[in-house]
Amino acid sequence: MTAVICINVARAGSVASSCSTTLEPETTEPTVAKDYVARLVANGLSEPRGIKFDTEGHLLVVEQYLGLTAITFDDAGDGCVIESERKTILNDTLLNHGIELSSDGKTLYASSSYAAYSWDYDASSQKNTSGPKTIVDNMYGTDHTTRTLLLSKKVPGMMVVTRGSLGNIDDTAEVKDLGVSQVKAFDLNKLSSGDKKKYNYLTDGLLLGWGLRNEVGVGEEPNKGGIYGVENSADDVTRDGVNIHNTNPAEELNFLGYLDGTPSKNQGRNFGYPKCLTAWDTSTINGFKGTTGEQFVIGMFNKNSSQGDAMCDESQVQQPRLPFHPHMAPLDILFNDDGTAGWVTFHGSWNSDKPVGKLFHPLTNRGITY
Ligand SMILES: *[C@@H]1O[C@H](CO)[C@@H](O)[C@H](O)[C@H]1NC(C)=O
Ligand SMILES: *[C@@H]1O[C@H](CO)[C@@H](O)[C@H](O)[C@H]1NC(C)=O
Ligand SMILES: *[C@@H]1O[C@H](CO)[C@@H](O)[C@H](O)[C@H]1NC(C)=O
Ligand SMILES: [Ca+2]
Repeated sequence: MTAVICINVARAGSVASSCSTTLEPETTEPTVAKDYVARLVANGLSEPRGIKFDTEGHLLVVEQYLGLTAITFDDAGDGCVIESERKTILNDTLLNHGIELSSDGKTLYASSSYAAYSWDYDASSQKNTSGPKTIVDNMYGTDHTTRTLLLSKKVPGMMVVTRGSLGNIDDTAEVKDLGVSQVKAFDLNKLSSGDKKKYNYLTDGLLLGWGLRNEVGVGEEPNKGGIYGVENSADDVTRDGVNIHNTNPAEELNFLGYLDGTPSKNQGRNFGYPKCLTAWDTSTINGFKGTTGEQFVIGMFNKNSSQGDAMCDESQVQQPRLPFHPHMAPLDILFNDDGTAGWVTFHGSWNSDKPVGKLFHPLTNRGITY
């Protein structure tokens, strides 16, 4: 991925017939549903992973192996935007995914595999005006090294930080105190008032959920402030010695509760991983009595257990809200302003014999069947 594409709803009957951009897509152009227009607006980026607009309309992009960049656009109307300037804000190859901006636009956040940081930021010059402050650390990891950041709008100052597993099937996720495969929230107001200099991911924060393999995308539903995560589930999974990986397990949408103290039975629960994964195609899961969207016990854990799939039911571990097709790799989730619709972006598969899922899709009540 080296480019940023903008997608917008065309105004009826007034789609700009031309847009004088000289950018050539490196791969095939995206196809979009009726009434949508997609345009390539920036390329030549280094693995862009996250974007945010600052208060003056510059697009901030976190690029893996490069750092943080600000792009200025000239807007010719009708969704025709052309890059006019690009500045490196942070030249730091360790920043790899997370990006956030405070609501006043004056504090910028980004993350490496190990820690999340903040900088004072000036949108008019597109420069950080302070050095980095560590806000959360002790997130060492391998394999799943992105630390997604989500700054709550509902509860100002609450920062959600996700930490994925250290491997495909990672036993350390079973030890709660190790802080692996978890989603936590940290109150940044308490840092600024001096109670603490920084948070330790393992021992601090509000635990939203554990047993969450790799919750790459997290979003806040704006109406009630519910936090949702989209999970990249396991590869090469077997059941009773049979490889079932092409059509199992499902990727997941999980509901992680609220940040304002509103009770939710989901919050802080174990969501299943690594023992329990979610069924997509139940016909290949030998002996499984559940349905698509319910969790089953995988290969090596099944063999030693007298309980079998019972250890994965709702009374034991939290089930997902929605299953998605295996290996689609959801990367982000966003809601509209009144919370009546949500969208999920998918990276697309590498571990599926038939490629699936490179798309951007609205949520439906049954998950994505494509
Ligand atoms: C980042 O810094 C390195 C070394 O100081 C330099 O070689 C490189 O060109 C810089 N990259 C950007 C995008 O500014
Ligand atoms: C901006 O951040 C970088 C690295 O994070 C730091 O080296 C630099 O000093 C900061 N700039 C200012 C003006 O503090
Ligand atoms: C299953 O049991 C065997 C023999 O008791 C043990 O060596 C192995 O580590 C167990 N595997 C798991 C995944 O618990
Ligand atoms: Ca799960």
